[in-house]
Amino acid sequence: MKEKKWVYSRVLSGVLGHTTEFFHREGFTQLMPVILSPVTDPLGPDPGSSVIKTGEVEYLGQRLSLTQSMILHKQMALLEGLEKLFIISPNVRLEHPARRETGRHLFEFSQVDFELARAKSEDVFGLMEKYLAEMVKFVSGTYSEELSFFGRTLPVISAPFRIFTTHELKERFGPDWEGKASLKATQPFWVTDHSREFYDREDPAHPGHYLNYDLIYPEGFGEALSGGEREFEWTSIQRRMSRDRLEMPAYAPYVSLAEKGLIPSAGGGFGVERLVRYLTGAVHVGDVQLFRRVPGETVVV
Ligand code: ASN
Repeated sequence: MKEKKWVYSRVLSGVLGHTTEFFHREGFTQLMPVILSPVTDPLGPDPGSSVIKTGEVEYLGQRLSLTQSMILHKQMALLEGLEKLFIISPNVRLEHPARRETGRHLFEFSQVDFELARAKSEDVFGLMEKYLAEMVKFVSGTYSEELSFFGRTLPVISAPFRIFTTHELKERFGPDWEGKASLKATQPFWVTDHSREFYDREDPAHPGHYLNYDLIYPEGFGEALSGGEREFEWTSIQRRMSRDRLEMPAYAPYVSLAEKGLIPSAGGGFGVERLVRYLTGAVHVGDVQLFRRVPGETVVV
């Protein structure tokens, strides 16, 4: 068992190294993660989210949230003049214990979170397709011994990936489309138009539809990445925040910048542990962690 953990850790280390090299090569500026802040991603309303509460720390009279994702900080960083940025960012999401069974939920994980100023969905699609094709090639070559230890053979990734809407997949597979569509697929695919957090842009030409996306792994491994084009005009941000019943004062530092308008952008984030699970074929995403953080399991160390 000990050996298995080392093998996962070796692949994970290679994934981190290659990811950092890839984003640097693509001209991204790497930022340090934020762990405590007065504002974080509300993670909802999203039918896919089952976070039972936001982690909080009281420090010197201030209430600080543990980062659920760096989306709001990514948007604020673009205002500083950065064009392309990424962060390997620890996220704490206190998931419902029932999430233990999904094989792909953790209550503490790391996300590669990136954002591009003035970009569109297609820019993110192209970037991620290149990234994943390279990553699979790199891991298949450099970590061939580790992959055969796990009995895993990775198919060559062929881009561009297919693009579906949530509506098409719901019609074909029902409300639990993600797992079923993923099981049927042999290549990763995109799913667009999710009704979720206020920061993902509503299509001005088709209200009630959203310019956002998930990337889904094949073979039943499910969601890899979520992201979108972003709301950047204050009137839209305000309308969306009110619709989601978010208390504006709780988002004061973000709101005061957003009132002046944000930079139009697109981006996304993908979990490092889920990627390593897909690459190695691990049964549970917690198996790839040296220190397991699976919802519903007692934390040992
Ligand atoms: N990182 C995601 C994004 O950029 C947000 C998330 O993880 N909830 O859209």
